[in-house]
Amino acid sequence: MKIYFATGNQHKIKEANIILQDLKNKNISIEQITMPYPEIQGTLEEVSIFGAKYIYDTIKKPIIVEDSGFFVDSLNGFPSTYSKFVQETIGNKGILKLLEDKNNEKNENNRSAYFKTVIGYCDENGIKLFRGIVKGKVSNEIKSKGYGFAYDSIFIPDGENRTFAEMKTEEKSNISHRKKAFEEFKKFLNDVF
Ligand code: ITT
Ligand code: NA
Repeated sequence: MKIYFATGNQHKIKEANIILQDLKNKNISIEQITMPYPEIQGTLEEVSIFGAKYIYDTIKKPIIVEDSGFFVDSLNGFPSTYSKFVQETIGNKGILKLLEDKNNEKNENNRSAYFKTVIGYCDENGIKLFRGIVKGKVSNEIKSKGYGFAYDSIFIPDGENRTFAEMKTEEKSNISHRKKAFEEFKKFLNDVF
């Protein structure tokens, strides 16, 4: 069986391929399609549901879309569903600055943050959602060994002292939000197929 993964983000494909390696044993393969879908403004759940249904209605084949975001606790969750736009505008430097200002204003040093992924899967039986979260904190400075992408160079997962961007993709993919969401998806596939 072929499951299509609608995304324009090559990093997601690379990570999903690592995480889903063992699906090959079940004769399930994941194939990227770059077909665009309207990205509504809403929660990660709403975006995934809308996207997966939209593409399923067009291609009538099993499809996943995945919507992720970065959430900084002391910024009330910002950038959240604006993660892409914020990364492309103020970037990681901007997040560090906002957090510094906020912590100074509140006279505290709260750097906790998390990533969240929501996978929307749609086939002839309808839509299913799978979620994954990884908690951690925002680093004091941008730190990268060239791995990962976007917010990875300012995020240190709990239990680690390196950012995601200092970990090889295989290492990030052992503990990431994406890993957890795809593990839930795999459980579902194992039950159904
Ligand atoms: P799609 O084509 O799949 O929509 P996208 O890049 O727009 O790809 P999302 O909307 O899911 O992806 O994610 C919004 C932004 O959140 C994304 O552009 C990155 O800046 C950031 N992001 C998502 N996953 C990330 C991860 O694992 N590490 C670092 N940043 C991430
Ligand atoms: Na997106």
